[in-house]
Amino acid sequence: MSYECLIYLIEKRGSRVYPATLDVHRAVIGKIPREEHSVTTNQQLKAWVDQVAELTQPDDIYWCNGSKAEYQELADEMIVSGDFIALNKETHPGCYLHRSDPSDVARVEHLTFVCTSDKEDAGPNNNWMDPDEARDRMRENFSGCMRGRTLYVIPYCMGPIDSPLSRCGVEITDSPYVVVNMHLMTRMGDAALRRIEREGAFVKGLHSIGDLDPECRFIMHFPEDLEIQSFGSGYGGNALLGKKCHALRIASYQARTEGWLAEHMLIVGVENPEGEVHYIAAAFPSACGKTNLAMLIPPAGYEGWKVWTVGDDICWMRVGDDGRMWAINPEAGFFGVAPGTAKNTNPSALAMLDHDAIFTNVAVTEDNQPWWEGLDDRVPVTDWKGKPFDPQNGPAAQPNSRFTVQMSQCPSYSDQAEAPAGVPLSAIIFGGRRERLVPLVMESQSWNHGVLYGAAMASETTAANIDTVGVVRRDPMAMKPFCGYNFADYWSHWLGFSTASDKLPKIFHVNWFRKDQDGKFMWPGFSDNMRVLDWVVQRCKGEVDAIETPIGRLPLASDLNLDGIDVPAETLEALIEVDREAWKAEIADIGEYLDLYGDRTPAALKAEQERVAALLM
Ligand code: GTP
Ligand code: SPV
Ligand code: MN
Repeated sequence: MSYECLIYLIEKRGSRVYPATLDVHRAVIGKIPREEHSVTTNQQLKAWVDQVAELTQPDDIYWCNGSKAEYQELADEMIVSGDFIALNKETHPGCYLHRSDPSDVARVEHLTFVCTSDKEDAGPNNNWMDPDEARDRMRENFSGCMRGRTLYVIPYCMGPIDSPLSRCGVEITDSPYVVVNMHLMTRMGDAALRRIEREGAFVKGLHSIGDLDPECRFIMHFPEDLEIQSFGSGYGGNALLGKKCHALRIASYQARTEGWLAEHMLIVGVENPEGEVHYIAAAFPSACGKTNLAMLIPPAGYEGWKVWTVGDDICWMRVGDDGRMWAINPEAGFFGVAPGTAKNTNPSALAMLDHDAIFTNVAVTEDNQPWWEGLDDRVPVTDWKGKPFDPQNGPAAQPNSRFTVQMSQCPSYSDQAEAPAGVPLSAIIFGGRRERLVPLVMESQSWNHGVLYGAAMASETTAANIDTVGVVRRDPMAMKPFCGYNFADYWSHWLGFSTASDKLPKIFHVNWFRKDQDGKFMWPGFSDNMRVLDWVVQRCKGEVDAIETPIGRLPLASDLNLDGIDVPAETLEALIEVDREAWKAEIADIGEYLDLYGDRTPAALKAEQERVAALLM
C-alpha cells in the first residue's frame, strides 16, 4: 500500500487504520494522534491482534468504531471493489446487493467442528477434531492469507450493551462484507470495546475468506478457550462469527457452566386487547419459520391484539430472582431468508426491507430492485449469479438468499428488546417441519416432558445448510448444527431447570407444515399462527381445558378460534388427532435416537420416553 493511500485511509477513517509493517508504521506515525496508538488498554486483545497480524500478514489493520460514517465508507469502498451493487436508490435507498461465490451460499455443517480436549465432550452431535491438530491446520490456512488485504478488528457485544446477560467478543476478519453485516447484526465498535476493557473477557473469533476454496473451508470452535477460527467462507453463520459460532456454539457451552441457556429461538411478545403482554420463545430449525412468527401480524378477528418482535433467531435465557425465565436477544439485526417473504405472508419484513438493507444472492428486476421467488409476479432480469435470468437455470434467487437489516427497522420491534433484564417468558415452543404425524399444537405435561419434546424434535432439512434438502432428521431443540457440546449433557442441563423454580415457562410443540394427500399445506400458517399462540396464552393463563393424550395435551377443536378462515372440520380434526400406531413407531424411534448418546443420555429423559411409550401401548 502506498504512503498516500495510507494517509488517505487514515484521514478518511478517523486515524484508525494502522499499517501492519513497522516501516510503513514509522512513515506515518506523525499522522496518528498519540492517544490512538494503543487502540485498546486490554493487553490480551492487543497481543492477540498483533499475533494474528504476524500470522496473516495484512497490509493494514483497522479497528472498527461502529459509526454510521464507517459503515457508509465501507459500503462505498465495496461498490468500487464490486463486492456491493447499489440497488434502486428511489425504491430502496441505502440498499445493496452482494453476490457470494456460488460455492459459498450456506452454512457447512460437515466442515464445522467442535474441538474439545475430550472427544466425548463434543458428542455424537458434532464433528470433532483434536484442538492441537485443528490449530495446526488452521495456522497453515491463515499463514499469510491477508497479504494485500486489510485486517478489520470488530469489537462487539451480543445483547443490550448494558445488560448483565450480554457477552462480548472480538471478530478479526479480512472481509469488509462481514464488517458491514456485523454493523447491522450486533452492537459493535467503541461501546463494545469499552465494555471488553471493563470486563476483561471476550470471545476471540478469527475469520478469513481465504480464497474461498471449499477444500480449505473450516469452521472451528474451541469452547474451552472461548475461541473460534473460520476460514474459506464469507457466508452467514460461517463468517458472521457473533451469530451461530459465538451466540450459539460457544455460548451454549459457556451457558452450561454458568447456569443459563443459549438457544436457537425467536422471542415475541403477544399483547391482548387489555394490554397484557405474554412473552414466548420458540425454537424451529433453520428456515422453518422463526423470522415469520417473530413478525406475525394478527389476522382479521384479532383486532386489538399485537405481536411484538424481540428477536428472530437466538435467545439467551436465565432464571431470574423471581423464579421466572428471563430472555434477551443477543442480536441487533436480522439475517433472514428472502425467498417466500411477501406482502401477504410477512408484511413487516417487507416494510423494513425498502431502505438500509443488504441483500445477499437475490435476483434483480429490470429497474434494479431486489427480487426473490414468492415476492410478487414480476419477472427478474438478472439471477443471483449475475446472469440473465433463465428459469432453465433454476430459481432466480438462491434458495438460501438472505437480507440483513437492523432490528430497529422492524415495525413490530418491541420496546422491551433493549431492556437490560430481558423479558419474562410465559411459554417455550418447539416445532419442526413435519408433513405427517405431528399435530398442529400440543402442550407438555411437565418441564421434563417438554424437554423430551425438544430432544425428540425432527424436521425436514432446508437450504440453510449446504447438504440435501427435504429429508427428515432429528434436530433437538433446533440446535443440531449449533450445540457446542454433547447433546446428552445439554439435555441434562435442560432437565436441571425442572427444580429451579415453580414459575418456569410451559413447554409446547407446534407444526405448521402438515400436508394432505395432494401435498398441500393443511394449515394456512403465517398470520393465522396467531390462533395457535392465542391457545398457548390461554393455556398459560389456565383459561381453557385440554384433552389429555399419551403424547401431551391437545386443544379441543372448539377452543381454536377459526373465525374467518376456511379450515374444514375434518382437516382440523386431522391436525389435532393422535395416530396411536404411528406414534408408537415414532416414540420407539425417539428411544433409539436417545440411545445413540449411550451412558450419557440422562436417565430422566429416557424415563420420560419410556413413560410416553407405555401410555401408547
Ligand atoms: P433461519 O434464519 O434459517 O434460522 O430460519 P427461520 O426459522 O427464521 O425461517 P423463516 O421464518 O425465514 O422461514 C423460512 C421459510 O418457511 C420461508 O420460505 C417461509 O415462507 C416458510 N414459512 C414460515 N412460516 C410458515 C408457515 O406458517 N407456514 C408455511 N407453510 N410456511 C412457512
Ligand atoms: C440458520 O441457518 O439457522 C441461520 C442462517 O439463521 S446462518 O446465520 O447462516 O446460520
Ligand atoms: Mn437460524
